[in-house]
Amino acid sequence: MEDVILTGPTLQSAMDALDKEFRVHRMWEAEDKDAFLAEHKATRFMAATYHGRIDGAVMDKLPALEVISNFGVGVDGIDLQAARARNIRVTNTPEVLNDAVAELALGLMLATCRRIADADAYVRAGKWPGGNYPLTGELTGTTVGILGLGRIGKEIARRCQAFKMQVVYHGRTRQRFEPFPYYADLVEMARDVDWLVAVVPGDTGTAGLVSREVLEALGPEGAFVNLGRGTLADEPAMLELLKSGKLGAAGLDVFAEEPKMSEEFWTLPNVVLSPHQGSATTKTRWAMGDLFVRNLTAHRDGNPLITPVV
Ligand code: NAP
Ligand code: 8YV
Repeated sequence: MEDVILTGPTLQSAMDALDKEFRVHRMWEAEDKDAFLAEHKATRFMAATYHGRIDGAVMDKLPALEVISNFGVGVDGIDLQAARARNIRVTNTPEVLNDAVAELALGLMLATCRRIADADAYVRAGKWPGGNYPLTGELTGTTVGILGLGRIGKEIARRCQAFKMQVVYHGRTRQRFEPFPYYADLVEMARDVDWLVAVVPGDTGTAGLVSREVLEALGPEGAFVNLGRGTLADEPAMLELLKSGKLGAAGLDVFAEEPKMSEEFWTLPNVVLSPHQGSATTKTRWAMGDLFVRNLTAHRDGNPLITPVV
């Protein structure tokens, strides 16, 4: 049986499948990481979860490493350039999570605009007999700017159309076969839309892309929804603007230093918070786990990788 290094705990069904196919070595349980890597330096396979960065220094300690299978579509936890330089292949879990993430995007938009969580708290606090909850906005007839019209972004766009919204988008390139208006300039798009929904990766030059200037352009009537990575937004500026009302609202699934965030977010009624739940449905996580393991078994059996990144 081949060895595999599992970097962190993950879905039980995926861990069971790994245990069936490989001799699994649990890196997160090792007190001395260097000693662990030295002991397993002949390992050819790595199964990476969202626990710590896999950089060139780690790869150098595993000279026999051939493939890293990532649990998740975002591979910002892996230094791809270092992997390329060492001929290490990297795989991820695209497509199978598109619907679940797009669903949560619409869920966050609805919750943000119709104030679902705050209204629920209002009822539970016994405030309804004292007066009706204040009127809210609605999605119908508004315009959404999608930052990152990729696999997930397109699913969000379709769902927004079903909600009778206008869709526009920004990315590094115009997509000629997409019907939606393209903005080459993100600030310009933010100025023109009611919703800015971000679903770009964390490792393609996106750090700080949703800057103070972008958020100010979105303005007091605008709302920001982030399902990409926390690092792509200027989180302190966002907090300040939300507090002062210069940014209308936010629905956030991702944060710069998860699971940490400023506790000031917890006090804001114009914010809906979600603990990185985009793909976190039973069905979708199972499909991700299945792909995560099948990429490793494909390589072990001499077959092409199913969903390679590198
Ligand atoms: P994808 O198909 O590769 O789409 C990414 C999109 O982002 C593309 O349209 C790309 O367009 C755009 N983009 C990339 N870099 C950019 C930049 N520097 N500036 C502007 N646009 C940029 O990826 P996906 O499968 O949709 O996944 C997207 C990301 O969502 C993942 O990488 C992950 O970070 C996040 N995600 C989050 C959750 C969650 O639970 N919240 C779940 C799954 C995924 P151009 O190439 O034209 O720029
Ligand atoms: C997961 C994600 O929550 O796929 C991604 O990029 O962000 C999410 O699906 C993450 O990979 C770790 O579980």
